[in-house]
Amino acid sequence: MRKALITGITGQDGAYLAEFLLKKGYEVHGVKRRASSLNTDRVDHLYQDPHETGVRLHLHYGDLTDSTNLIRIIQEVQPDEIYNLGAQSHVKVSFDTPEYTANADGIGVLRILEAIRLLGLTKKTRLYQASTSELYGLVQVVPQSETTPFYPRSPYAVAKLYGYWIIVNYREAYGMYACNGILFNHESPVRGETFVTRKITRAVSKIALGLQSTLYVGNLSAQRDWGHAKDYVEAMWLMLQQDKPEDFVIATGVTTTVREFIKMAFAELGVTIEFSGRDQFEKGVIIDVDESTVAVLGLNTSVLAPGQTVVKVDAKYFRPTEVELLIGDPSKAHRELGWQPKYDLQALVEDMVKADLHLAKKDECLRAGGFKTLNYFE
Ligand code: NDP
Ligand code: GDR
Repeated sequence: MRKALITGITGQDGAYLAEFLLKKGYEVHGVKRRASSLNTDRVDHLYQDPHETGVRLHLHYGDLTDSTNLIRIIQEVQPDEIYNLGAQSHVKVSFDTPEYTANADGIGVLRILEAIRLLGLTKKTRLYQASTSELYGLVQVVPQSETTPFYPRSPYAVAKLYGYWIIVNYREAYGMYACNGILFNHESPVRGETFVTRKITRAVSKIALGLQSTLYVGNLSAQRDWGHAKDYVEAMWLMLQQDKPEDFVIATGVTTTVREFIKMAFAELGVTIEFSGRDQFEKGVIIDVDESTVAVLGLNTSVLAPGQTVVKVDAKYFRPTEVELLIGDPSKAHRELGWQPKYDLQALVEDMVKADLHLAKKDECLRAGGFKTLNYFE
């Protein structure tokens, strides 16, 4: 049975990848961080009682900033494949925690490479590194491919740049099977709540039920190439199944503004909005409501009224340096990996809004039943 080790298994991609690898028959090991509250929500559905026999999912406490811990886990597991997905992955937060981000996202990659080398696993263990379209940053060329030069625009992207090149260097220096997946933005119903797509689909669902009045966002004009995480984890696996290690761009090849994504999310609920104004004074206003969709979905008709402002800009979400436009060229992955995404943007938005509306309705039911959040400190 092949063994895979996933750092960042508690994150969006880690959870989808763990499920994917378990279905393929792998024994899956994941590195989770110790936290004061349980942080395994995304993999709880995969959990198997360790007292049972035939358990194929194992979690180990660890951290990418701790070399000896990584060496011990890799020694114990002896993985055939390592997927390094662990990272402080929020671009805006990296401006607040630049040193930690460099340590975990940059040096963390080196720690894994060195562990593999020191343990004599260079011929056995294949390594996938979660590189990113943020490397392109202030892009000069569109669409961006494996040969487009990098120009990182945040402490996160600079840390990931180190990760990218140290992978290339160890591959060339020691003949290791190590590769970079340069993945463009990918989202899902379990996307972290502070990334823009999930923030939007959560807010839109709550607004439609009267649980929130306004969605506050930053740069509405930023353009991203958004795909579905479910499709992207398959590409990670494919990269480790080739004859020789190479780096690949994974993207849809379509780019969309944040503004358009918001419109699409509202449209899922039968609500049409228009934007007017500029910069921090721009706002999104309801101009039409499709009564039949609203009725079928059981939305709150008293709050969904034309003329209502539902989106505003808050400059606190602007970044000191922004990445304005990302659009990837995935033709190498299509050609050499045979990878094709199953979701387009419309299907992604549908999937996310459906899931968040379900969660918002649960919240609505609890509130209606008088079950407000308990305050233990009263
Ligand atoms: P998430 O933020 O959802 O998950 C990040 C994971 O890393 C979590 O499991 C988190 O643990 C863990 N982690 C954070 N810091 C450390 C640390 N110091 N040591 C060990 N684990 C740590 O990210 P995604 O799943 O979206 O992304 C996965 C990877 O892919 C990341 O490296 C990200 O930078 C990269 N990437 C993501 C893209 C995207 O669009 N999603 C695009 C391109 C690259 P905890 O749950 O405890 O916080
Ligand atoms: P990104 O994702 O920075 O591309 O990094 P995010 O969803 O945070 O931002 C995308 C774009 O939307 C703009 N934006 C906002 N962003 C957030 N988070 N919140 C807002 O309110 C808001 N309003 C506008 C941003 O300015 C930006 O232009 C993600 C992460 O998953 C990285 O780990 C990964 O490497 C890249 O995608 C590819």
